[in-house]
Amino acid sequence: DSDPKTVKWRTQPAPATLANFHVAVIGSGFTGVAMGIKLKEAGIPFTIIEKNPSVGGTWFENTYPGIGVDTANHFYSYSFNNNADWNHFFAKGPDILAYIRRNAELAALSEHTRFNEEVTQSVWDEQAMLWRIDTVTKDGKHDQIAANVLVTATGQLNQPQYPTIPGLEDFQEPVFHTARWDHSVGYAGKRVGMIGTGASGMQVGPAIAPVVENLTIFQRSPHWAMHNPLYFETVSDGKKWVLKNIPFYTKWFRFQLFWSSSDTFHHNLKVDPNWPDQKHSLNAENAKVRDQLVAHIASEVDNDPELIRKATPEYPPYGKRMLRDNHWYRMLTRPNVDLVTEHIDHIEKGAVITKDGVRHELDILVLATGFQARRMLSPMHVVGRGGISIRDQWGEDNPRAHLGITVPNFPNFFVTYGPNTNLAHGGSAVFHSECQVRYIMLAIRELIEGDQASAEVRAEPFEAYQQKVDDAISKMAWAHPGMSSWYKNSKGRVTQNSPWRLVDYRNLTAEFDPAEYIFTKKASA
Ligand code: N01
Repeated sequence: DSDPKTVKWRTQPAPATLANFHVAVIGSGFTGVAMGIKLKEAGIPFTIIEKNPSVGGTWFENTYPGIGVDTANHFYSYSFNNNADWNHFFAKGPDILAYIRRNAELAALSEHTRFNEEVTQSVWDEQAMLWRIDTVTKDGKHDQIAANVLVTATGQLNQPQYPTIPGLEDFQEPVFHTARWDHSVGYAGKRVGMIGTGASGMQVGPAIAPVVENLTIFQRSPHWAMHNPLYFETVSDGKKWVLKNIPFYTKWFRFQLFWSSSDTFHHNLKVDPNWPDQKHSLNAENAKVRDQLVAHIASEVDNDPELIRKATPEYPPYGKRMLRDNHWYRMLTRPNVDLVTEHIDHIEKGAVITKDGVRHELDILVLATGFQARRMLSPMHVVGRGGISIRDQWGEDNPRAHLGITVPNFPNFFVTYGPNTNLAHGGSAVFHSECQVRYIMLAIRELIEGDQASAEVRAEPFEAYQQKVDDAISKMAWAHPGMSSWYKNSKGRVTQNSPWRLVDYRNLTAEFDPAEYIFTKKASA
């Protein structure tokens, strides 16, 4: 397990030492809350800065119809509060938000959190060896916070990507992004258009199709979606009882979810250089998965050849994120659903016009067009040692960090869910975030116990790690030539995904190696 149980002090610091130390955490989603809980347990003063009025992060912001997780919840939960009470194996958004809130309340994190306040800029003050963090509240009040350590817990997927389709601004009827769902707009009985068929679109479609007059789905490319019988199941009272009362079973249940993720990863994602049909699959196992997925599509669309053709991707399974079929394919057979694969030409008042000249009249347009993932940490400005900004260092879209966490020239700066840490092969993002929280806690312990003012990752381990990541990823499904997704940057480098099995990443981050860091003591006055 990643279990970041309280990192124990080797030498208990004096109360005055702790009182003089401060950690700033940006964001209170799953990771920010875990970070807060662990800092609190260790007695380290901290402030969480949260732009929203609530904890929850992505689970607070995404409220679209059908929202839910597609990782099994008994694994997609904190190892230190595994919650035997999940009602579903794959919970819906409100249940997950309630779980994060409960954890935050248990640790009374609201006492440490500045809600409705957004970080605009963080600058490393080389004299004081502190981060100076500029914030602005929703009502425009500016402030500055000083902290020894800065942890970003802003996630990779918080800035909506709006498509640049000519005429979008002329639509004039309600138009909104899935991550900014406008609940004041009723969709029942309306002609709804939806652009995008990724994880968000695939959940919205089946949730609204039964009540809208017509749903027109504009698909640029199809995504693979896997059937999982547990997806729709509720957890029986008996199972809940066992999970609550038989800890050994609970551990085993979580472990087998962990293990099956690692297993999938192994067999399906690596390119076999001798595999003949690399356009459609990567290896024998991957080809088998492809056949199963196609058979599933065919059976769900009643063998309609037109729908099979439109809904079946060319690229190998796992090239883009593997989705869960939440009755998406069955939905495509509804008489009030149209899957449009002709590309969009432009948008006019109340209509989307496709390249074939067809005018699709709509009352509402939903943009399920994803996020600006690759511009990591944007729109914040982060300025490190020597005045270098993170954008100067990373360029527009080439984020790199040691273990996905630390960056040369940025002392005492820790990124969670950072470069190359996204789990695109199954497995729980919460597991990864706990690995990162644990690593950061170990680093903070090193700073405090060693009476060090700063720690900055050395160039050599940083570069060696990047090389390892790039080498491993070049053999994976996402690097597949011709594959476009939010995993790759504009130069085709996979910047978002982790190439490691869960257990590998856990082992990589289990210890903090001080030899990989340059430590600096504060100059005495
Ligand atoms: O975004 P996406 P998402 N014209 O980028 C299309 C997590 N997540 O919000 O594939 C026309 O995957 C684009 O087309 P194409 C999860 O990690 C998890 O759905 O590029 N179409 C694609 O179909 C996920 O991977 C959950 O050809 C345009 C879609 O929009 C990540 O969030 C739920 C277009 C964008 O898909 C992002 O998922 C939701 C244009 N100009 C999200 N621009 C669960 O756990 C984009 N598209 C269940």
